[in-house]
Amino acid sequence: MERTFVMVKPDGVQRGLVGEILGRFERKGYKVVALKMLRLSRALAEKHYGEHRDKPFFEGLVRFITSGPVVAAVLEGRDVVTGVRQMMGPTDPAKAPAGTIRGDFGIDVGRNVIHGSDGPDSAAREIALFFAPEELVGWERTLDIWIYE
Ligand code: D4T
Repeated sequence: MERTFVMVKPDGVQRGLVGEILGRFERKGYKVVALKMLRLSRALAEKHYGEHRDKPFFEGLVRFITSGPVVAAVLEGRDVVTGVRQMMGPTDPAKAPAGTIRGDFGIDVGRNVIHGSDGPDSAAREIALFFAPEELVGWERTLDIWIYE
């Protein structure tokens, strides 16, 4: 089983989309193994978006992501990294098909509602950045026999 990191961004929280978004992942069959609300410090935001440090949108991105609370979660499931990216849709909501989270709830690339790790390595890095080991809860889900053959 694989794990990934997702974060409902400040726009998603402000717009009351937390339940809708987490609900989609739950209904898909992914298991929540960590969950919290927090407001990112500038230091954490700069670390999280370190790869974009030299991009023109970096400053605006950091200001936006620190502007209000976010909801961070770790999801577990088979091929969950790719599956979550597919459910999110492309970075730019204008290019995101209907039925994806960004396609259904976003318009502007700077307000794209959700973040999800783009690969297993970034998932491991981001999970460690946002959660202490003891905040990750491994649990048995009896429903799994109805989700996995
Ligand atoms: P995140 O990291 O937020 O899940 O988005 P993606 O993984 O889908 O996309 P990304 O890393 O390329 O972009 C990070 C973040 O920057 C915002 N952004 C991006 C922006 O404000 N303007 C832009 O031109 C781009 C490319 C949106 C997501």
